[in-house]
Order: sequence, then structure tokens, then C-alpha cells
Amino acid sequence: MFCFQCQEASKGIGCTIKGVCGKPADVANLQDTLLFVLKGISILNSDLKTVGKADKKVNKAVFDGLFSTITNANFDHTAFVIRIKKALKLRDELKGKVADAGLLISSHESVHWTAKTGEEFEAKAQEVGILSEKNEDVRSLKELIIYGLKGLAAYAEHAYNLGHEKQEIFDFLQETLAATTKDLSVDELVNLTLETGKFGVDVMALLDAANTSSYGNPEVTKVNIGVRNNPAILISGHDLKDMEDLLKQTEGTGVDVYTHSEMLPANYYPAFKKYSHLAGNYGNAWWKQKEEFESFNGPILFTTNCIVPPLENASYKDRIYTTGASGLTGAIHIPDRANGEMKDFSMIIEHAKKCAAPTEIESGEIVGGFAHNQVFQLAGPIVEAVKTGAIRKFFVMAGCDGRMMSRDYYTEFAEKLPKDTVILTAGCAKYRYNKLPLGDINGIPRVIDAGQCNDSYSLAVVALKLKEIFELDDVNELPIAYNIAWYEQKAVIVLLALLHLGVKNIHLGPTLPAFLSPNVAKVLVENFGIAGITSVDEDMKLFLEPV
Ligand code: FSO
Ligand code: SF4
Repeated sequence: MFCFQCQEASKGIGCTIKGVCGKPADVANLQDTLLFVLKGISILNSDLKTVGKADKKVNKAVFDGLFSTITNANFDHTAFVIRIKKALKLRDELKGKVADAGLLISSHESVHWTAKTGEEFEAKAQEVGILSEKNEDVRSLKELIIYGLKGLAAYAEHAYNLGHEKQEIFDFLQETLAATTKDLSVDELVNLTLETGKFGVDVMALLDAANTSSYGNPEVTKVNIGVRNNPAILISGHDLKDMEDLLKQTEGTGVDVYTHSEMLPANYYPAFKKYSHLAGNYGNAWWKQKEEFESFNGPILFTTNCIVPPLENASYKDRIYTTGASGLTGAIHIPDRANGEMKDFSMIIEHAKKCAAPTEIESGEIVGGFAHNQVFQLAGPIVEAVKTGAIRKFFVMAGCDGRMMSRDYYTEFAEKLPKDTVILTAGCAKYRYNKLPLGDINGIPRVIDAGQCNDSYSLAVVALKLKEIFELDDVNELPIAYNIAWYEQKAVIVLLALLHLGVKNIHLGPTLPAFLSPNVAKVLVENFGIAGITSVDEDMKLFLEPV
């Protein structure tokens, strides 16, 4: 195996024996082979599109397949063997269609290679894995694009689950995946990277529309972080449709529902707030699950990534359920929706009824729900505070949390920020400071949480609105600094989206991606002012220098 797609890549180079994330080598290899077959599918379907005969089935096959290879999403060996078999079948079907359309069938190996067994699938990764691209810069750019596409695929899937889709996004996904099999120049790849960012903005806008039209606009909400005395289910991940189905099915059963990690923002939506058995948020960011799932006592449902494989003797091992693109060997997987019906969560609900209520690990409330619509309603006081100098600067501290010790930087940074500054956050990065007593500025909280990582879109919308209000030519003239934490590939698409919107001088930490070659990193530094982080004090000084 060789994998360097996330911030935890071993030694800052890549994982070669087993993932730091817990991904075993055999699963890593299967993921590489699945990606290879998805490229073949994308080549064929993109060719079919040129004669108006693209197969719609490919859309979900590609985005769901890509999503399943995101860091921490799916550790299930069997699930990948099945996915590859299905993908090969679909690819061969497409090959027939290309021939029927009188088109030339691409000679790329991903269109022709075939095998039958899991062992053969694993072995193929040795030839088609990341290191098969020998030119370091081309490899770096192609992987940067592919990771952006993985993040994009995840957001497209959440929107799709809510009935929102855009064929242009699916087309771009497939055409770009197909393009990564071609001999492209560095310049062409840089352009494709930036275009990926454009589609990143589009997909986040689509998901924003899907979420808000389905569940209303997030509103300022105090979320309980203590517990009640009922048995309960903990729901993690990002999929709001799963959240809806679970809340509907648990209503009146005596089973409460708590959110974990990235599902916290579900508490901000009017349509979910009306359920009295939505009891609040339990715990912190994803990486603390080993302790928090023990004390939760009830079943846990993963709707997307950020699974930490449990230890052999973990008490909660038999309480884990997965659904959608996520998977874990030994966990029960809840199948997809059939014909517009709800997913069937009855098994989890029955399980919960036999469990003790959660053990309290903290108490009190946290505040969130500042997505764009809510912020616009508060625009008057915010603009006023900027004009009078009560707010000196905003700090976008969005992105991911993770278990690396050096992420303490973000807590310390938040604590040391001057009292006339405001943190704008989204994603699970917020757990590094959302429980600190940072106070408010004239009633405006000093931590403004827009929601999930995809709601970074909201932060961008707010920034563009402020640019308009202050009549500025460039979004970089605003008193906003970007100190972003990343972990996995959704953060990559968020970053590319921000670059597309023209945001410069983003600081990225706790470490720069292992997949950036020195030359590609140089391009990002020179053209976009991307930088890493140093010490809290040095960075603070730098960030607070007058523009
Ligand atoms: Fe966090 Fe995990 Fe949302 Fe990521 S839960 S780390 S950026 O998956 O997706 O923010
Ligand atoms: Fe390593 Fe990250 Fe890949 Fe896991 S996803 S194998 S931690 S680089």
C-alpha cells in the first residue's frame, strides 16, 4: 500500500504498512483498484456523453465509489470487493454501449483490465497505485485533483440523497477523473485544479440549497451537551437525510437521539429542532470516539466518514452501525433507501431500547447556527461593530479536527486572540475552541459556527456580502484572516473552492499535505500565498499586522 491523502500520512510522507487512520494494507489496495476501475468507467461514460448517450447510472456509481475511499469512511474489505465487482460489471456494460454507438473504445488499461477475486484486486494496486505515476509533480497535481474530487463527491452524494443534483457536476467529476489518466502538462493540471475549485463552490452551493430547502435555514441555537435519562442513539457524520429518517423513526419510541462530531449542526435546523427527542450533542470531534462511545452506552450510527476502527476489546464494538458510503468490518450496515422509502433503522432502535442511558461527560450548552441566512439577519450589528472598531478582525478557523498533539495550537490560538476579534468556523475544527468561555462583542459571540465543513460555503457567502457592503474590489481587502485546519479530502475541496473565490494567504495546518511536491507547493505559495503554521505567538503577530 501507499497512501498519502490525509494530514496524518505517516512521517509526513505516506502510509506504507498500515494507515495511521487504521486502514489495513489490503483495504488500501482495494481502494486503489476501485479508483482505477472508476477511472475506466469515467473514460467510457465521458465518451458516451460526446454523442449524448451518457449512462445516468454512472453518476451514483462514481460519486459513491469515490466517497467510500475518503479517509476514515470505509474499512470494510468485503464491501470493497463487492464494489469492485459491481464496478467492473458496469464498466463492461458501458464498453458495449460505446461500441454500439460506433465510437472507438479507449485503449487505457482501466477500460480493459479485469479480474475476479479479492486477491487479484488487491494485487492490481501494486501497478496502479499512487506511485505508478513516476513524475513527482504530475503525481502531486493529479492526486490533489483526485482528492478534491473525492470531497466533491461526498458533498454531491449528500445533496443527491435530498433529491438535489446537477448533471454538470457529475459530468465534471467523470471527465476530470478520466483526464487524470491522460498525459497532461503541469500547466494543464494546474488549470484543472482551479476548475475543480469552481465545481467545489458549485457543489457546496447545491448542498446548501438541498439542506436549507429541506430543513429550513439554520438559526441561532443553544445545544445541550449534557444527557437525559433515556436510552439513546448517537448519530455521526454529515448526512442530513439519514438524520431525518432516524428522527422520524425514533419519535415516540422512548429512544433519544444525540449528535456526535460533524452532526452537531443538525441541531440548528428548524425541521429537526421540532423533535423533542433530539436531545443535543454528545462529546466532541470524531477522534475522541474511543472514549466517548464507551460512555455513550447506546448504539452509534455512522452516516459518513470519520470512523476510528475500535480496539478488539472495545465495549461498543457491537453497537456500531454504518450506512451510505461508510463501512466497517464487523459492524452492521444499514442498506440504501429503496424506491424513495426511508432507510430502515428499526434494528438500531430495538438495540437502543436494551441499552442504558448515556453517562454524562459534560454539561451545559454550546451555541451555533450562524449559517449565511442567520448572519445576514445580524448583518446590521456586525457591520456596525466593524465600522466602530469593536470588531478588529475575523479569523476563519474552519476545517477539521484530528488527534495530532500539535492541534493544541488551535485551542491556544483561539485563547490568545485579542478580545476584539471573532472566529468564523465550520467543520469539526470548532471542537478545539467551541467550549471555551470566549465571550461576545456587543452580543455577537466570538465564535460564530456556520455548521459542517461544507458550510464553509456560508462563510464564503458572508465574506462576499461584506465585500459588497464595504464596497471593496477584492475579498482580500476585508479584515478576515484564514487559519484553517485540515484532515481529509473534504477539506481539500473546501480549500480549492476558497482559492477559486480568490481568497489569498490561507494558512493551512497543522502540517502541509504530504501529497504536495516541493514544486507544487511553490506554485501554491507564489500564486495564492498559501502558508503553513508556525508558533501561536509568531502567527498571531503576523495575522494582526495591519494590512
Ligand atoms: Fe470533520 Fe471528519 Fe467534516 Fe472532515 S468530521 S474531519 S473535513 O470528515 O468532513 O469536518
Ligand atoms: Fe495514512 Fe491518511 Fe491514507 Fe489513512 S488516509 S492510510 S492515515 S494517509
